[in-house]
Amino acid sequence: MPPEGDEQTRRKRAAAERAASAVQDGAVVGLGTGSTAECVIQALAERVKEGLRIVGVPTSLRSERLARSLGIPLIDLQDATRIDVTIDGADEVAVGTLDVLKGHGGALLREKLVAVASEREVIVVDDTKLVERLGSRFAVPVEVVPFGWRVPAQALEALGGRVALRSVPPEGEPFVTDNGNYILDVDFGPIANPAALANEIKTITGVIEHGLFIGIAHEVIVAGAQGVEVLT
Ligand code: ABF
Repeated sequence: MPPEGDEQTRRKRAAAERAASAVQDGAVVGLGTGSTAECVIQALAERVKEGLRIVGVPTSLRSERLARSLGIPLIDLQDATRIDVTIDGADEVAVGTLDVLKGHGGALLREKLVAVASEREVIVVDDTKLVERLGSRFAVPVEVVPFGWRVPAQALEALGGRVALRSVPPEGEPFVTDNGNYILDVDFGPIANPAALANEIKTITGVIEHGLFIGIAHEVIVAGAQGVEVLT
């Protein structure tokens, strides 16, 4: 039975604080997006107040605003000569692997760019995110150019996905990412070979990026009823 509300938040915070505690003085740190990543930002801000010297590279405008409001010095990705570690959340983690599904926060493109530019990508989750196979609980978010978005949508359907253009209630206008693009949420069901599917998605004209992070994470920190576990 997944934990309810406050217990899930406590676990998210436990995983986040474990990751934040390992950040070294002088580090350049990728700052993730989502509620768990925001716990990391808050924990890092506390350490900055106590004298930790870091520079943050945010993965979304939302995380940038939060980190700036908490006094964490920031630089843009294009100005970062290195990123020592990025700490980010995820929607699903495939048990027994470090493969994750991300992007339901709408920040997958910047998250993946910062991740692949990082020496270490650390994922922080509560144990409700653990799944047997990616795609079991969430559709795969795919960032596409708005122009002619139905073209990649049809190609994704041909791959076996059920495609929905992400929209913003209540008017139902298309959701627009920080980069000015649309997101197609593509339900493939449980994915047998996520690496192969990831490669197929990337070949589709009009697709910019997707939320399958395969072979990218170096560590997954999972907080559950028994405490915090570090998977490497
Ligand atoms: C972000 O973390 C997104 O990629 C993902 O959708 C989100 C998970 O959010 P939360 O930590 O709030 O569950 O990195």
